[in-house]
Amino acid sequence: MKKLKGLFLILLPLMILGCSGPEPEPLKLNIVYIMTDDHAYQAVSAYGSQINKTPNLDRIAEEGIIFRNSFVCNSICAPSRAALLTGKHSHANGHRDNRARFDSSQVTFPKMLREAGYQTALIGKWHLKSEPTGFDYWSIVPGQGSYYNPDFIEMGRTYRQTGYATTIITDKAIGWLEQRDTTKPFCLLVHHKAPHRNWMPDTCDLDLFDGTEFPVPDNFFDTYEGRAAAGLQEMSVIRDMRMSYDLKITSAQGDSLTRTEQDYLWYLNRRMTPEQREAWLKEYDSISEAYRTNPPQGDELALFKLNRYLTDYLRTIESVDRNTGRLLDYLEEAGLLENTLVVYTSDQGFYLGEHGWFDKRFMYEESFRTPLMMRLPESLTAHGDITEMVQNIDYAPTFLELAGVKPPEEMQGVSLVPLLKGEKPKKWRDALYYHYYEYPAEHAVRRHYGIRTDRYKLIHFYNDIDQWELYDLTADPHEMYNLIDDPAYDRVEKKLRKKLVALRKEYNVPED
Ligand code: SGN
Ligand code: CA
Repeated sequence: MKKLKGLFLILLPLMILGCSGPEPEPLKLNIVYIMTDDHAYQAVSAYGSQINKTPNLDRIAEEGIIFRNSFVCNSICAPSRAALLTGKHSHANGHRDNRARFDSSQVTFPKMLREAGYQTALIGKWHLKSEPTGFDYWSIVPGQGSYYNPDFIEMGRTYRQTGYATTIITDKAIGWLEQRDTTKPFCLLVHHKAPHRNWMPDTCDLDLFDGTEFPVPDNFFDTYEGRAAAGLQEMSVIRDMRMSYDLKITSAQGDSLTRTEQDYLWYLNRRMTPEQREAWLKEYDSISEAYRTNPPQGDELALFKLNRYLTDYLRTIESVDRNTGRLLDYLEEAGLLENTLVVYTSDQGFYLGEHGWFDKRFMYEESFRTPLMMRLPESLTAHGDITEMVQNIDYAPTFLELAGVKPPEEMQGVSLVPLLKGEKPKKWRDALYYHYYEYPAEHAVRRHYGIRTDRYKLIHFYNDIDQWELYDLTADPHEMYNLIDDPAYDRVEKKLRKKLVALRKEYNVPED
């Protein structure tokens, strides 16, 4: 009798629920996060690119959402990755510059997802020095990685794989998806090397943009009046690009080789297969020869360098676009799209000749911004443009909330889930905090921190200089006029300074 009573108690909840049985648990959403290295929004057609077409990346935006105001907290690779993982600003996660070693004992979203039953994987660039933690599977390229025949460290084992980095990373991502445990939700991070310097395209993209003359940004010949730190940088297309390594122009055979030329040729000879090298030299030998026959001078040389740079940069993006298309097709064919969030972003923005520059680091718009597009699972209904200001510290709390995990208090980012649901939150952040620390270092960009609202930006360059800059982004979207000494903007400046102090307090930024 006792036994029967026990059985009755067990069955009672089922009987109450009726014949249909208990409601099945809603399926947990999968996450595919694709991040490139240095992909400027100016080179994504969904963002209005004037210089290339990215139909596969655009597909993500067309079928989902595109963030029109997406920013990073520190425009440089490793700190950006640490912010992604921890949901915290650089001072709070300890990863202020590329030289740091990531403290992998920290709380990160992949660790928390894994604890919540997700299968987690990381493929591609990592750059955080310590070994990845929180992943069931990881296969990373050491340091910056190599475009051709890259080395991988796969769960501690190092080997070299023949082929082109963007394609191999995509193959590995698809390969991992195919063998995963289909009973569990998953989170896959696909971190491309491209389009990082020195912009080496795949052999199949070497004909692309042949003979194209790209439009030149209006401020390519910027003279940096009123902007001391901008004048001190070493990331000028005209002055700091290397003819061989960056622009693939080499001296005539028999000429004495420069040091960088020797390194560049050594890479071609040591790393590439004979077939890859042949295809490469077929393209770049003729460009070098044309250059030597009629070497441009002065402004013409500057414009030649810009055009050469953009040609190769965009060729590497062609491969990213094509391979992202392959990954989307795979997800579609595998029936995964309905239940998967697909994110496309970059670790930060980049200069494509604006202010005369390549590289990133500055809090000016081109590098402070980063592309961010998402294809949403069926349960999230937002569509089209999202105009709220978002930042890369927001990704971790977003992914956690989507997985039904409460983001820890210590995360400083804000979950984007309300925006993904198509809601228009009344109270959204009205200001962003930014802080760049890597100086002294390559490219000589001075340390600075600042605040950006929807209309204004206040920056303080410090350390070996002490310069404040103020921009009215509506009147001056390209940040050419520093208004810090303009009395007409005194009130604006005062308000921004106050807000900046408050933001630094909110984020617990230590006084440097
Ligand atoms: C390399 C590049 C730099 C670049 C840094 C950081 N120089 O050092 O131009 O700014 O990486 O890039 S190179 O001569 O080695 O190509 S980051 O994406 O890792 O932050
Ligand atoms: Ca980068």
